[in-house]
Amino acid sequence: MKRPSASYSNALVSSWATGRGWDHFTGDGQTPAPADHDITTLAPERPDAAPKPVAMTETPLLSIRAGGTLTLTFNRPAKLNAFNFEIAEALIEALRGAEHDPGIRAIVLRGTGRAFSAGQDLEVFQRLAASGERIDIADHLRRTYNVVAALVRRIEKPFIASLNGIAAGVGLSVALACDLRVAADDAELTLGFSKIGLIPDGGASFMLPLLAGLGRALELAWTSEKIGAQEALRIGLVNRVVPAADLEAATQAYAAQFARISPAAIAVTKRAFNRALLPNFERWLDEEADLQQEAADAGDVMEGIRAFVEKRKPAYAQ
Ligand code: T3D
Repeated sequence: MKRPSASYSNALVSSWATGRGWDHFTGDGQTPAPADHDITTLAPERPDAAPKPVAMTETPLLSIRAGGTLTLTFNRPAKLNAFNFEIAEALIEALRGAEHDPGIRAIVLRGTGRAFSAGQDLEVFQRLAASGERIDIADHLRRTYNVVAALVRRIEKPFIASLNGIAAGVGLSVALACDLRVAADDAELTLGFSKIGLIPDGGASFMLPLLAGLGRALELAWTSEKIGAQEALRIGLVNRVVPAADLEAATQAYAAQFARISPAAIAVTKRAFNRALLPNFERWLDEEADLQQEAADAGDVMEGIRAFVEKRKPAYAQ
């Protein structure tokens, strides 16, 4: 598996020194991918074929195009598809590639195995922290999940999150940034951030109250309560729930319908809803990153992460 460039990995523990902010990572089409990174499209475009899973154990993001649907699959099943640098980078590149491709009429995000995604890979954070460095979470967010969330909202095509299992932390944030969510009846959702001393990020502090209402959103954020698919449907976090065995087919059928609808109607409707409800979303992501840094600087996050890695309950100072 290809590794991220050293400079990118180090960015997590360095200060945000460029002064360019995170906007240069989004949408401008100018920023080159890191030199050692590429996107692997595992199956060529097959307009008439249903997408078939491709057995790849080392590719962090599987990309399959069938008909007008691009399906991107997080692929670290042994770690419940926890997001590492490779997944974040590959996702950003795949989304940028899709942005101006008129042949792509809908984008599905899903995970292999029993999870959509368990959020940020906490073992990566633990390893970095063990080296004694301060984790620059705001910088990390600006380079990774904020870019993903901004692209998902900005690209004027339907995004569908297909929740095949657990969606936690920033994995759930990415799902919430999508336009639509289909859940398997055994899927589970949890914010998880508060368990490690953090706030919902990757746009979740915006999308969660928007979808679920302020009171329920705060409850879910503060308690990290794990909810099932039916409760998620009841409070508006998912659009539909299907039997687990039908999820893949149901998601693909859901996505395929958008290829039969006017692309202009799809695009301008998303633009209108974005402008009506989320006109300041990208600015909010930036502010949310600063607030996440404040939460991290308060000091509980490292104990939270250590406790997770050591499989014990955290012992926070009272
Ligand atoms: O800048 C920034 O990025 C900051 C942003 C942070 C955003 C976040 O995402 S914070 C929240 C991070 N996510 C979590 O806190 C969830 C952590 N995971 C869990 O609480 C549990 O794993 C689940 C509730 C999701 C599932 O529990 P369970 O019992 O079904 O599975 P498990 O045994 O805990 O996990 C299976 C494996 O996946 C296990 O690995 P092992 O021991 O078999 O080698 C576990 O360590 C690994 N795993 C699960 N989640 C993560 C993970 N490894 C790394 N990072 C994870 N997030």
